[in-house]
Amino acid sequence: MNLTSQNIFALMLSMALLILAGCSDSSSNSVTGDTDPKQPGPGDPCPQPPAAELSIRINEAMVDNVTTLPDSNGTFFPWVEFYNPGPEAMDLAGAYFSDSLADNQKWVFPCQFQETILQPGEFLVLFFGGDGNPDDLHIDFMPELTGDQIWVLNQSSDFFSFNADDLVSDQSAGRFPDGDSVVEVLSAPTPGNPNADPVGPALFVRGDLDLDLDVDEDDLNLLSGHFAGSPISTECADRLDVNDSGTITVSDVSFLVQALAGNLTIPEPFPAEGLDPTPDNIDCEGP
Ligand SMILES: [Ca+2]
Ligand SMILES: [Ca+2]
Ligand SMILES: [Ca+2]
Ligand SMILES: [Ca+2]
Repeated sequence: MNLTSQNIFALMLSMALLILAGCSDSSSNSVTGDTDPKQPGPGDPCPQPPAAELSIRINEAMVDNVTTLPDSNGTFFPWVEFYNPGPEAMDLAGAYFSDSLADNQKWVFPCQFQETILQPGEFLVLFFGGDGNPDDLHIDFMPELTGDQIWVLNQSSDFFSFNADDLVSDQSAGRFPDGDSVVEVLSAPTPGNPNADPVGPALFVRGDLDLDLDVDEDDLNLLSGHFAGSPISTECADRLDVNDSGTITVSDVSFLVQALAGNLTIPEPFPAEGLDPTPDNIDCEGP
C-alpha cells in the first residue's frame, strides 16, 4: 500500500513538474511570432480565463499619445490601462483584447509575463503598436483614432466605450473613480496610477451662440433659427437658455430681443465666461 501511494505521489509530482516546465519554457508557448495568437494550440498552458471570473477593468485609454508616455524604445504609441478593483489577484494571461465587437479576439495576453497578474488595486499599462513579438507586452494592433470606440476585454468580461473625437492630443478617457461603470474624459492622464477627476463643466457666456464671447444680433439670428428649422449644434445647451429658466423655449428668443434692446439683463454667466450658477438638466460639457 505504502509503495503504491508513493508511486502515485511521484507520478503526480512529475506531472506537475512537466506542466511547470511547459509554462516557463517560452519555446513551447503557443504565442509566438510565427503562430496565430487567435488559435492557441491544444496544449496551451494559459487558456482563456472564464469571463465570469475575470473582474479586471479597462480603466483608462489614450489614443493620441504625443508627449505623455514613451515606451521603452522612446516611441509614443496609444496606450491602455487595466485595473484590478480586487479583492483577488487576477491573471490576464490568455484573455483576449480587442477594439471590435465583431472581431473580439484581435490580441491575446501572453502567459509568460508576471506583469499580467494584477494584485488588488494594481494597474497595468500596455502600449498598442506591437509587431507580433511575443517577448514584449505590446498589443499587436493599432486602435482607431477617431469616432466612437468600444474596447472589449476577454470577449465580454469588460467593455470600455468612448468617443475619440472628444479627446485632444495627450488627453485620456477613463473611469472615475477607478473601476467605475462610466467612462469620461479625464482632466489629466495617469498611466499606471489612480485616475484623475473627469474634466469639469465648460465655461460659457449665456446667449453667445457663435462663440465669439459677445452677445449680439448674430446670436439672436442663430437662436431664432434654432426654433425655425436650423438647430444649433453646441455641446453647451446652457448658451441657449438665455433667461436661465432651466428649459430652452421661444421665451429665450423674446428675452434676448429685450436684452439686446437694453430692457432686460442676461443672467450670469454674462458678460464674462463662467459656469451656470443655477442647477438644471441642461449640460455644458464643451463649446
Ligand atoms: Ca490611470
Ligand atoms: Ca456671440
Ligand atoms: Ca430658458
Ligand atoms: Ca441654469
